[in-house]
Amino acid sequence: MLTIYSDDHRLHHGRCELIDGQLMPCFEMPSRADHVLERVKTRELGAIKGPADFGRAPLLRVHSADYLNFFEGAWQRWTQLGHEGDLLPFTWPARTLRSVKPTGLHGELGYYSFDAGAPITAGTWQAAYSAAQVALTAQAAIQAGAHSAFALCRPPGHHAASDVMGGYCYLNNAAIAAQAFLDQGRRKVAILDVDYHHGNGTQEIFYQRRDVFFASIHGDPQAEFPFFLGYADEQGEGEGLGCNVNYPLPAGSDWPTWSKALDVACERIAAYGPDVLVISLGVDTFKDDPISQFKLDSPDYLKMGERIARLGKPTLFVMEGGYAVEEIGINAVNVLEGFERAQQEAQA
Ligand code: Q9C
Ligand code: ZN
Repeated sequence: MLTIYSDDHRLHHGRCELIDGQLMPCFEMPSRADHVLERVKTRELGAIKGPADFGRAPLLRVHSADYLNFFEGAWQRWTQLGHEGDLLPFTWPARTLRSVKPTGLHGELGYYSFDAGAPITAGTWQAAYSAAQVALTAQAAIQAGAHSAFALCRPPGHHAASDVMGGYCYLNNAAIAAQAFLDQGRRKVAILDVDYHHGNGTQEIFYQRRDVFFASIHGDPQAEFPFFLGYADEQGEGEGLGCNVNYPLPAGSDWPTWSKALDVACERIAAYGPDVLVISLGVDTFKDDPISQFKLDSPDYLKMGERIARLGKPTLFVMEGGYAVEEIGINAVNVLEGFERAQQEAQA
C-alpha cells in the first residue's frame, strides 16, 4: 500500500493542553507521526511519497474562505500583538451569548473554535495545509487506479467542521479527500470513522448531503469528548436524512463489543453502495491510550482491517488520533496490513 507523508507535520508542536485541571504537554505530538512512519518502513508496507500541492481550491470545497483566511493569518496577528507563546482560545459563543464575529483576535478565535484543544503555533497553518495535501495526494492515487492508500496526516482532522477548529484538528483531511472524490466524478462516498472520539466535524460538513454517508463508532458523548455531538439519534437532515449513523459505546468497550458495531456499520455502508470508502483511522481505541477508555488490543487492529477490506471498495485511510505513542505505529499499520491480507486473499 502506498503511504503519503510530509515532514511538515513537525511545524505543528503545541506546548500544552488542559487535562483534569492540569496543564499537560500536548498529547497530539510530532513523535506520533514518526512512530507510524517508522512502522510503515519496518513492515515494508510499500512506497512512501511526499505530497503534491493541489492548492487551496479543494480546501474551499469543505471549509469557508473566511475560516481559512483567519486560520492562515492568526499567528501573524498574535505575534504583532507582541506574543510568542501558543495562541489558545478561552471564550466561545455558548448558548447565552450571540454568535457574532468580533473583530479582535481572541473574539474571532472563539468564533472559529469549539474548545481549547487546538493551539495555533508558528507552523500550525503550514502543517495543517500539508496534511490536507497529503490526504489529497493519497486520494489522487486511488482516483488513478490504486485500490488503497494511506494518508499519514498530522495534525488530525475529523473534529474540524466547515468553519470551526477544535479537538487537535484544524482542516478536515478526510472530508477534503471525500469531497475531492465527488468532484472528480465519483457519485457516492462513505466515510467510516473508527477514531475513539466522534467525528463531529465530518458529521457537520456532510449532515445535509446524500452523496456522503458518514458512520462513526466512538465513546458515548454522554461521558466523552466532544460531548455535544455523536448521539445515536443523529441520522442526517433534509436530503441527508438516513446518511449519518452514530454508534456510541460505553467506556471499557473491548473488541467483541466494538466489532459488533463495526459489523453493523459495515452492513449500513454496503447497503448505501458507495463507489469509494474513506476511513478516519484513529487508533485511540487502544487499551493503553492515555486519554481514552476502550480496550482494543494490537491484534484486534488486524481484524479491523480485514473487516473493512471485505466491503470490497477502493479505500483511502486517513490518520486521525492515537496517543499511546509507542504502540501507535503497530496499531495503525496493523489495520493496513489486515486490510491488504484480506484483499489479497479475496483476489486469489
Ligand atoms: N480529558 C483526536 O483524537 N480532549 N482528538 C481530551 C481528555 C480532546 C481528540 C481531554 C480530545 C481530542 C483527533
Ligand atoms: Zn480521537
